[in-house]
Amino acid sequence: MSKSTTEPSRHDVVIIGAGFSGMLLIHRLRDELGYDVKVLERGEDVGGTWFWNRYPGARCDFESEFYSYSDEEIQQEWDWSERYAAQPEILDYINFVADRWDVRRSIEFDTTVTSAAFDEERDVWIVETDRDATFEARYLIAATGNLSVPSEPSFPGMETFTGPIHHTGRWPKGGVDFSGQRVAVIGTGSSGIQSIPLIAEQAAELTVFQRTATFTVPAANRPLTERERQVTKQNYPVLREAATHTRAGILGEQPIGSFADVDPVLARGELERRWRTTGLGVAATLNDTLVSEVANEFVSQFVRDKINQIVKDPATAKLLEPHDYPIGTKRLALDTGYYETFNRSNVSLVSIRETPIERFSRHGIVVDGHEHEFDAIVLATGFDAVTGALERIDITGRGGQSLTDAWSEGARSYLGLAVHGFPNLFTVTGPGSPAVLTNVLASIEHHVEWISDYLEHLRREGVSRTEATAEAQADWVARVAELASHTLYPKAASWYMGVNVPGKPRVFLAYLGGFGHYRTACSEVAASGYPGFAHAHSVRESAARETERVNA
Ligand code: N01
Repeated sequence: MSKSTTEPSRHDVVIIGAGFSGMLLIHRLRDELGYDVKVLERGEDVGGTWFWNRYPGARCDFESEFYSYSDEEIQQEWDWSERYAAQPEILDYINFVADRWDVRRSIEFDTTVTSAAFDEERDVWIVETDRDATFEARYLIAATGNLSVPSEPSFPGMETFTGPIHHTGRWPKGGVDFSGQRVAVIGTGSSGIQSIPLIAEQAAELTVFQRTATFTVPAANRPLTERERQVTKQNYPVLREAATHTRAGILGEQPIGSFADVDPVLARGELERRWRTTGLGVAATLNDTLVSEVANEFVSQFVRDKINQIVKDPATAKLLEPHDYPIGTKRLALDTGYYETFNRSNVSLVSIRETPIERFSRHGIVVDGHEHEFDAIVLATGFDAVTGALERIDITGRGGQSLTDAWSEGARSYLGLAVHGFPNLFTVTGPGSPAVLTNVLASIEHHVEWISDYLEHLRREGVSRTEATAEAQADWVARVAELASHTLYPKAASWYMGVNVPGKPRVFLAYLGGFGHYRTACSEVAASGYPGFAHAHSVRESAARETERVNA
């Protein structure tokens, strides 16, 4: 990182990232509250995760009518075509909102933030970028997203492969034509599961390399009718409000009871119904699926039975059966025809569980001494989730400490919103919040509202520096860990635990108390005058005030 030679551009707030969060922050802080904001965005346009994840089959897994802003004008105007919209439609929606809110004039595109340092004299963040441009602001808000930094394993010999290698999280803008090609997909999380059926339809041959078999349920995606859209539009405020009190920030199927209380025949019938109609509702059939091993095994076995009914080749079905983790403790995937794809004659499955990928060669991938030849390789290998984007920026807080050091044993945060030692820094949907377990749009709206209210409070009180206290942060971190310890989540080697990235500390990164309870906790902090935050005036401002006092 080289320091800019030009004068810094000064603002009230600098925001990193122009996805859903960054755009809403511009609208709220600039248009509604009058702050001077500047957004720095690595991409050439708005959209964040939906700008980069253009792989075939990419779509959201919460209903689009609610995976969207609650702005009344916008929600009345926009018509969603499907229950779960595909990436192009979501990006169209994002562009529609960007135009409506005229956000682009506050954004520097093609600008990667390389470092941010807190100046303790003046209580401002000094933000350096990969361009010859420095920015300064009292507040720095990370709207960097939880799944924005691709995790790209480095297999031996990768550079020798002569064909293209595409990561699902950095898909080429013009798309990729696999017609007539032999294609490999490595990874069977949500991105693999969404893209594999479509790549299989286009490619001459598709080979899927699977390390861990994943639980996935049918999305039951379908076009929305005009009548359905009208009913939602008429009831939007009530439905959105009701969703804020739920566990995941979205209205959905309710559990029918606990494993012990429900007749197994009834439970199986309900699972069947949900399998056909509700997508994620399958995992919510019993209310103890995520805390009781027997309840979990009951639901897990239901899905395994489905796999064996769908997949015709018994050996392939066996490989696709997930046995490595309890259902729901890794993100449950939603698919359209995933298991059915393995009945195609041009698709094969290679397990790399016992015999990992040895190396890439000029012409393909070598496993167990055997070379599989390909024209193109797709890495559906996931993300350095939750903390990855922030840890790639050289962030220096009070006393010169770096964020990477502060998080060397796992991300620590107060409420998922602020970090001790890093004054005037806020994280939208940060670690320790429930965001990754919720309809993230609901979480984003909540955080943007909470942060905006807090900035208004600080402005009214004339405070120039706020910092989460060590005690409040330690209590919150302990609460997040305690909640996780009562569940089955820690049993999975998931990105929720940071396990998917070599060397990343194993810490459960999300609050499991539910979105409704979390909102209450945040509201209580605001209503009680923000306990857990230490407020101060900058050294310079204090000196100026003292001079004023003496002169008076
Ligand atoms: O990533 P993942 P993703 N060698 O981490 C495998 C959201 N999302 O991009 O399980 C071989 O889930 C890895 O194997 P294993 C959603 O929240 C949402 O699919 O670690 N294999 C796994 O199979 C999701 O949870 C949608 O053993 C390697 C796969 O790659 C999150 O994004 C769509 C490997 C990675 O799966 C991440 O999903 C897409 C290696 N070295 C994503 N490294 C929606 O529907 C990794 N793998 C909205």
